[in-house]
Amino acid sequence: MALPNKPTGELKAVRDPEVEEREVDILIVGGGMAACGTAFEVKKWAGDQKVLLCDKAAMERSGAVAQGLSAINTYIGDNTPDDYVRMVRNDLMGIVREDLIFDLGCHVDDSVHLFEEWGLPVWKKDEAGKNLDGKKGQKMGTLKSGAQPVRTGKWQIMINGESYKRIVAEAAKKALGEENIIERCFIVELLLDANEENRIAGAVGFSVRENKVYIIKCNTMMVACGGAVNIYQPRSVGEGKGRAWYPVWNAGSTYTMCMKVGAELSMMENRFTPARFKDGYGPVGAWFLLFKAKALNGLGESYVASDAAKAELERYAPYGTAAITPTCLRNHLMLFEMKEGRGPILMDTVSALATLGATMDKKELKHLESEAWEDFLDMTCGQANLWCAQNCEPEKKNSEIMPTEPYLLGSHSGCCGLWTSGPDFDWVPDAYKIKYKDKVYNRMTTVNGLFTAGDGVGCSGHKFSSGSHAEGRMAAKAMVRFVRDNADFKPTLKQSKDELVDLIYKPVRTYLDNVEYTTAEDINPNYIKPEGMMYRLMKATHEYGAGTATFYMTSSKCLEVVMDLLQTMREDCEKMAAGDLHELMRAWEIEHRIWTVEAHLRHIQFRKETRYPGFYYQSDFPKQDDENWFCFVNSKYDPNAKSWDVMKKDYIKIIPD
Ligand code: SFD
Ligand code: AMP
Repeated sequence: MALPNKPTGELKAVRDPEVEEREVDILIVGGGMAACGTAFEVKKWAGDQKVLLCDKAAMERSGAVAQGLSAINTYIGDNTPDDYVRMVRNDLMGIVREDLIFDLGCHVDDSVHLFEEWGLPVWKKDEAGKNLDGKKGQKMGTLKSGAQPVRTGKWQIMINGESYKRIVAEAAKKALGEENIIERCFIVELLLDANEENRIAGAVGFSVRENKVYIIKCNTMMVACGGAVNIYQPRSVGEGKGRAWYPVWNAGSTYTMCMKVGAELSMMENRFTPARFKDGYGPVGAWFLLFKAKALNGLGESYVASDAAKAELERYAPYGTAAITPTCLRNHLMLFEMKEGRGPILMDTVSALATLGATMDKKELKHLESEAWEDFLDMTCGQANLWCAQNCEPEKKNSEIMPTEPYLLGSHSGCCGLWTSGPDFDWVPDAYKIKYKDKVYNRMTTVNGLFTAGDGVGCSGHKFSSGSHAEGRMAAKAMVRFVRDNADFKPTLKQSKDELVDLIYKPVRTYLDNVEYTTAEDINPNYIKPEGMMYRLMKATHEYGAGTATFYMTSSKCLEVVMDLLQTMREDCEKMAAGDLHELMRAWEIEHRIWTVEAHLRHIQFRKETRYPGFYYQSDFPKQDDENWFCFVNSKYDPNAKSWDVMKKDYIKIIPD
């Protein structure tokens, strides 16, 4: 149930919070695209199974789609799922789970059709091939009835998506019922069953609006808390620090919470370092694909077509020489220019709009200009603000683009996440199926009863918003079946109620015990505040973990240094202090970030090659090494031994070239 917005100021934390205990069949953690997919689908199949969803924020504006989007980047339409697999495989340098991608490709369009049915305006082509947006587009009928979308690229379609998340959340809430939703509830840890090894049994979290701890037992669980943001020093500083491209409030909770109960991670070495409009983080896809803009170096040259660029790409064949250059290599070329002293890189908005406008009348031209603004107003309004602040009219002045700080995610152009089961089809290799009591459950992790979707599922990027929603729906069905097959399971927690409250409210008690020792509450020899810890983390990853400070380069020695620093940070987290509920959330977020980025760097350390040039580089292993490293890298944290194991896992090709 939604709680009203708080009055000004943060709510002080108290030593002894209220405790609410619940028991359900299905627990959904997160309220983003994937979780909304699960919430929408689950009720149809769940019968009298009890379902509960917890989101740390308010679902209408939570997660990556909070500000809206201006495109849906995965819509198969007239393409085939096989081709979709080929595109993702090429973009992610060959090593992907083709079963998961194919499966997603078969279902994603259904979610897009639902979005349109729920009121999302999708741009359409008219009979003459002209673009119609908003209400005009709706006159052409729906995608499901055969209307043609406005394709930017082969896979992407344009939408008027400022209210995209509201629309998707409304459908999820209606399907699930407000009484089965707790908003402003931050889940901190997952809980294993006391009687059965490797079996999920519940989760513990707290309200960020009331002094209350939630202890929730369940039979099965979806964890879809998005990717990890603010694990590296962002390029934006000072008052702009709150800006990032991906949602600042996703702190790696998915990866950390699942890994801490022993779920296997996969391809955590992969990251997404997106090229974005500098400082405002405006996405570039619509400019490259819809407006056909070119990127220029500081000399005004279209550097991607240069001989030097071609030679660079050939070093990474077959991906470098593919018809579509993979995202990391597009970055690599940009970085190459910058390092050779030919920066800055500019998006040539002026020529692009002039070319498109050449055959347009005045009214059409005005519309084109408003589309250019709307692309950002729909999803990254800070970029539009920046254009205003800098007197930038894109038809008159080009804008700088630049690779940002790294993000960890599994749904956009990256593929880190959890190792999950593929679907139970005969063409899916056994090594890709995860069974519990001899039955396969699609998108289940290696912890029995624990599922994930969207940014949580590793090895299968390019799902985007639509694919994340569809994947949440696919997992929902498997979860309902899991509960039905295991109806006699009685979740039993290892920890007592008091132990769990002690865990969650430890930072509050540390604060209350020590705050009076000094006059300035942020400076205290007995504790550290989450903000200080955030700066420590960012400095360490920035400088040693292939952040922007070193043009994304790391080395074996740097990795040793950063791992050592992370180890100390984890120890010091024991002394974290939180005086109010917002700070308590910050404390747990930073804990989640530290674990997640540690997993990332452990994987980089293990994979002795540079698989994704442009996303990161290893100076000791600067090349791709297909002979030794054309495989997945998985890792597993053992919650009993408190130790990590990192291993290779075979890649299996399913779809031919
Ligand atoms: O322009 C806890 N994305 C784009 N997708 C598209 O289809 N088209 C685009 O145009 C895309 N672009 C884009 C995109 C994202 C962003 C931020 C921008 C531009 C500026 C990507 C998609 O948005 C993304 O793939 C999906 O949203 C991923 O879905 P999911 O469900 O995996 O993550 P989420 O939606 O962020 O939701 C996370 C939820 O978890 C909650 N949460 N709840 C409880 N306890 C905790 N500990 C929690 N931690 C997090 C969050 O509140 C949220 O509800 S473009 O760049 O290409
Ligand atoms: P972005 O705005 O960068 O997030 O990209 C949106 C979509 O366009 C994603 O599907 C990208 O893979 C794709 N894309 C972006 N830039 C290019 C490009 N230069 N060439 C091909 N595809 C691109």
